[in-house]
Amino acid sequence: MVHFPQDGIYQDVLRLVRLEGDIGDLEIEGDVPAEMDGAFYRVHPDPQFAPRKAGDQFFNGDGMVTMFRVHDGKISFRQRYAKTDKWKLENEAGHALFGSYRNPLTDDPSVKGAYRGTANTNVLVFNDKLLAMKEDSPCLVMDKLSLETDGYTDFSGELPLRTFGAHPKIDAATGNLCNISYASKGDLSRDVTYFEIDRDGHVVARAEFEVPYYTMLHDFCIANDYIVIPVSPYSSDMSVLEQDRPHFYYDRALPSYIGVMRRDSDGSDMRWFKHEPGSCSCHVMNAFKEGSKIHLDTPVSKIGSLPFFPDKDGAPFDPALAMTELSRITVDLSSNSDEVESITRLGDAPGEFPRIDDRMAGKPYRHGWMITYSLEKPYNGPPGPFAGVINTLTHFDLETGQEQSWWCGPDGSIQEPCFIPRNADAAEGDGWLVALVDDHVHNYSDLCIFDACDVAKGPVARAKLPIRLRQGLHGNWAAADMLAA
Ligand code: V55
Ligand code: FE
Repeated sequence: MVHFPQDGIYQDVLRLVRLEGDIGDLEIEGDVPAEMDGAFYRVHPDPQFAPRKAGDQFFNGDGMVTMFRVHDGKISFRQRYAKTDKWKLENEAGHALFGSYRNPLTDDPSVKGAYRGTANTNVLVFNDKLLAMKEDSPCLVMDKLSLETDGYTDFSGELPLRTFGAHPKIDAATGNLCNISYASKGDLSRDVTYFEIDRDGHVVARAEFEVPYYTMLHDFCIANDYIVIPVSPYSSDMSVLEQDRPHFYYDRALPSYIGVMRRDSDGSDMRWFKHEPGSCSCHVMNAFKEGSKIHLDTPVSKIGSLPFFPDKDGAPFDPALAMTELSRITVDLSSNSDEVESITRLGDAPGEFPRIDDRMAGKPYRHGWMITYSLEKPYNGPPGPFAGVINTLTHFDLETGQEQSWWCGPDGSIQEPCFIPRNADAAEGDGWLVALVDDHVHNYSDLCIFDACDVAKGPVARAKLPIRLRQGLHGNWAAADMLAA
């Protein structure tokens, strides 16, 4: 018998799925573009077993990976658990052995020292494999077609780090996977490694530096020959782990920073620019260099935007201050200042889950997309942390300043979109957007396909699932040539 605690992260909008399976040919409404050929991979947290204790985090569920293979106007569905070391140990035991989110002190002693990762944050095809990532553990390797798990990799010994960030960026010019690893030498530590892995899986760049305080380095970006890392005051300390409180707290006494460094450096030239005290940036849309300036485009809020990681001093969560607005943070490398030069608003609609045409990562670009919040719209579904909020898909044209939106209707919510270029040579933004639209009233999810630069007209096709998927985190498209053996 399975008893999940009734504490709001396993019920209603966050009802678990825990289902592995295949559907050969999904029912389609509309027309799937005939030229669309490849696979969309995405992942959500989905605990295999009830937690050892109530009060855990949504972020702690085992990764459930979904592949939508699109070919010849048809879409098939495949879903498998990312079989991490944690998943296997617990599967063998028949119950949970690992405790609270990022707190090894709450684990069964039998799993001491094992990787605690859930591989639940992002999935990406690279170097012939599907990588499944969680920022507290190494990179998990899965078969890109069968979704069977190979296990953790250290890239043939070239990357002996305990952690691997979940938001790698691919540099289109070199094909390199660029990524960060934080707290790789131990929990709560300030050490960070930046690295690049080439198309053949070899580590070709590596830099080590320290972040000003232990923090959640969840995302970063390349900006031409530089990297940019936003630091928001999500921190922690040993007392948190000892008292089994949520792993991160928001400490407004700490400055927020933007870290900037050359990609070919050893880490010694890392510069930390302070910006608005207390402000928070979790996900990056894009970044690029312009003369001596680096621009970082990211949704920014005035306080921490994640309600389940509380204020350090107990200040109540204020949804208005936590509202994330697409902003451009600019630093000037030619200045001696340790402050950012400016923060300007880029878009009107508040939102999160920013995406671009990924071929533009680290370069000047025009098109961005986000899930935005149409708070004035009605919502008919059950309660839940994101219910009635993440209801609109918005295209930002950063050249014209225009925003175009599609509201998903009163019954549901939208998951993070992903851009699909029409073909490898297509111009920026020429292609489609896919996003899961979850119907919380009827309990179905549809994979919706949009014309990327005309989202307002709504989906051109919907692939209809017989179930509702759980709120996910991130995913990526792999074109057909990347799926070939
Ligand atoms: C995030 C998500 C995570 C995590 C840390 O969105 C940060 C931010 C899904 O897991 O562990
Ligand atoms: Fe993320």
